[in-house]
Amino acid sequence: MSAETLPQRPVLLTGASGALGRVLTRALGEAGWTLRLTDRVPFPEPLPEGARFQLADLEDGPAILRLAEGCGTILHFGGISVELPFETVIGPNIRGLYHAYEAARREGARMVFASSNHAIGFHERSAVLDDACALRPDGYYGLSKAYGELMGGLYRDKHGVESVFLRIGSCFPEPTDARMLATWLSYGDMTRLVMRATLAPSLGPDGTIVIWGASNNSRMTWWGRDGRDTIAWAPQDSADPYTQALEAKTSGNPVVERYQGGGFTGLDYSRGNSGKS
Ligand code: NAI
Ligand code: 15L
Repeated sequence: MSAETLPQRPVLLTGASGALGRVLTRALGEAGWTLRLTDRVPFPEPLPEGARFQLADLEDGPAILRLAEGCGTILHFGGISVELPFETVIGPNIRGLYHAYEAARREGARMVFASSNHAIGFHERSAVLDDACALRPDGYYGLSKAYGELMGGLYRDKHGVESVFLRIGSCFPEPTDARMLATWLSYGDMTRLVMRATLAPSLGPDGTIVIWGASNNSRMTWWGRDGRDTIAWAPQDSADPYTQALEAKTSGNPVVERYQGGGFTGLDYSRGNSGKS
């Protein structure tokens, strides 16, 4: 492995036992990266060589600081990953995020933050967004991701911490409905994205960049300019081969179909216009 494919310092991955955490652990381990892994539930697979796993809750600040010691990058994938009540989201996704950023600050580490399309989910599907678009979260989960990006801005301005905000669409083994013909991000593209976000020598003059996390899908007309050129990443996979099988698989709910965030926008929706006006 060359210096161009190996980070200079160990990499801390939070949420390692989750779906994307396990994909990353396997791929980055195979690439020879030195990994420190953590989650609040045990890692369910054999660990790759060079990886250490430590059980910890993101809400335990001293534990997260200890885990990050010596690390040059924090891949922050841990936390609540779906829409849930405010009181359930706030601990892992706000307090836990703060602990991850404090660790990045102390170590002089780069943060690669698994943000989400749900930070902008209440933009309409007819809109074309760029990386400077307004945050329009579609629930408490999306709000926590928007807060995470804002926190990254604070830590950049006050402490010089670099961040890559990955506004991930739908990262699953394969697309499963019509919306995902636009939002799907393959595991391969996600892994390459995380690698480039970690290895890119510079994030440009600003020190924070946003990347729209979708594969090369013809139906992805919603998301435009972002920072991908800065880190030399381009998606290689596509949801297009699934079009015929999935294009009729819509929700039938006008709110869900109107907004980019899909199903999460319709949860507990009480505005009363059914998304029609
Ligand atoms: P996941 O739910 O499978 O994994 C999240 C992991 O975080 C779990 O293993 C869980 O145990 C851990 N976790 C939760 N609370 C914790 C706490 N207080 N302390 C320590 N660990 C805790 O989610 P997935 O799909 O792997 O997503 C990973 C990240 O990517 C999440 O931050 C999610 O919001 C984000 N994301 C994922 C997308 C997807 O399509 N899979 C789309 C957009 C964002
Ligand atoms: C997310 O942020 C979630 O973590 C994931 O479970 C999906 O709901 C995804 O967004 C999506 O929008 O498809």
